[in-house]
Amino acid sequence: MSERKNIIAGDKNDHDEGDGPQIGVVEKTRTRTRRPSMYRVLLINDDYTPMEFVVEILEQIFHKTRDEAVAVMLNVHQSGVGVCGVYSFDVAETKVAQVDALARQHEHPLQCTMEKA
Ligand code: TYC
Repeated sequence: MSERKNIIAGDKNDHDEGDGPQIGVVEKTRTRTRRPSMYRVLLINDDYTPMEFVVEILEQIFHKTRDEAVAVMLNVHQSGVGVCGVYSFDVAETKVAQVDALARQHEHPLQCTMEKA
């Protein structure tokens, strides 16, 4: 939600109807900016998706180095779930869709979800 505040620097004079100079009104509108909510993108473990495929997903979609990707994959493999990254809603949603599309293409059951951080 953004809140608008009017900062009125001048007020129109009701009686300004004569021949004299027009009285101007200067009004500034400030839109308050809000930091976007952030979302964790999670990978879920399963028994069938190859480890190498998960590592490649983490490299290609989440821009992890090989070592980071292996560490995240092993964490998911061992604990059941793990964080791939934290993003704004639109970026998180896109990454979840990209993982889902690649997993389907390769017929792996890999699941990827997002949650508010
Ligand atoms: N558990 C899988 C295996 O042993 C590997 C794996 C890791 C699968 C992470 C999914 O999100 C995942 N081949």
